[in-house]
Amino acid sequence: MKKVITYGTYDLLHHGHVALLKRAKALGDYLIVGVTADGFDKERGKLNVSQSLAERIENVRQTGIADQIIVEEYEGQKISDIEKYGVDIFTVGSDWVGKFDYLSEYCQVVYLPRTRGISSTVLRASAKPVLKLGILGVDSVAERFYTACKAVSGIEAHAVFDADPQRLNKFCRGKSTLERRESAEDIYEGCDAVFINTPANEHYEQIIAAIKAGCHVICNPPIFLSVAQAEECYRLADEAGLELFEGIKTLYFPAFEHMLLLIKSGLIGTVKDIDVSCSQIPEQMEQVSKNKYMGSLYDWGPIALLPIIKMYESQCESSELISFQKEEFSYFTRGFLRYPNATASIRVGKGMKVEGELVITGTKGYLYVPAPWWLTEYFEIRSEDLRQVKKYYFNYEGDGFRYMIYNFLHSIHAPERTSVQHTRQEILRATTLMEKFHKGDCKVLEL
Ligand code: C2G
Repeated sequence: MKKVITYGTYDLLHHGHVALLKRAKALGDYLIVGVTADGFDKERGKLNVSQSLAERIENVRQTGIADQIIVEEYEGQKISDIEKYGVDIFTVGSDWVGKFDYLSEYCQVVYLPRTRGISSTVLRASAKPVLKLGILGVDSVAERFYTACKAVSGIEAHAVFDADPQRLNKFCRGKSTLERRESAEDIYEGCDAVFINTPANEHYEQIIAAIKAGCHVICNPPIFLSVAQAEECYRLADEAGLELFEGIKTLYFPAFEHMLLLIKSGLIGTVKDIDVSCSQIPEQMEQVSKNKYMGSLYDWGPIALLPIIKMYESQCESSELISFQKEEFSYFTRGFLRYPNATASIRVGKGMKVEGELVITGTKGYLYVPAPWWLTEYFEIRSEDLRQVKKYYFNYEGDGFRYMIYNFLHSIHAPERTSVQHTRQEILRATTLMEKFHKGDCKVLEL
């Protein structure tokens, strides 16, 4: 008996999938179909799947073509499946030509013609209108954000504006579908949402303008510089039925999400101290250092506060900040935060460098994330006995922006919060600390 195996997501099953399954079956006598697990699709960067694993398995089952259905959970499983099930032929559509040649060591590899003119992406797009996005403020972050939009279905970068015409010109080069706008006020025209990527002191007015223009907002952190501003913006967004989303990509990395869940399950006992560091020395430091709103705490504060705000559910009791500054620009800030029964410290640098680690200390052990922890794929749970170190690895695709954009879209279409997303209380707690610094409640040392 000739055994054939094929794999796929089979989201919103269509005639292209069915044709492929039929052709696959015709290659032999027995067809095994591997359906991708949700976590595996997430890891390989496929974030637009709209049906659950159970529904997708049911789609395949109902075709009646598969003799056996299995779940594909990780990269590398194909080899083990081929050996385990004694497979003779591996097959997949021609969109993957070359990609699976390495399997020919284990069985015959056949690429079958793909059906033209149909795809899950097209079906998903016709089910939901595509969200048109305006980009306000361009730099390397906007560049990566723009690229990531292409990996998430249901969103499309539509227009762009930056106050610096030279920067704007450079950004628009090679992006023919992007409309170049003449002023910040024009950006909302024809857009359903806006990505605010400007210095923190400009956010408040831009958010209000966006909401008035009926646009959902995704904004670079810190989204607000005062609690009063935050409350007003949320009230306006709620009245207009719009999403106001803080764009911190670290929050949506698979590893960060798992880290939070593991700690909440008590693996290191009760969390008592958190030590977070982040820093960067930009290439063009001279240009950056002219704007104090791009200094160490504005740039890194919300990211450094992320694990602290997520772990400690109460308001900070007291805090002390010390900052190294030159001409009002903060190069480095050290903060000490006291909570009812726990402590935390942050070190953030812009134009000064520190080892970017994260250590979460508990009563039974600690969690260690090596630098740069905010781009985390890997972490360890350690305790007294060094032989018992547990290592965790969660891959992500691209530079991670797509996970954040996917969650932004998700919160527009299904506003009930996902478990990992920042709640408003959490954002307000972080804002309280940012406001303190913003108002000058910080000891300043000359650089
Ligand atoms: N397919 C096709 N014609 C289409 C669309 C898809 O023949 N118009 C084929 C694909 O080539 C693939 C199968 O149908 O062989 C399933 O497609 P998807 O659900 O898109 O899954 P995919 O991301 O291609 O996963 O490990 C996963 C596999 O590598 C393939």
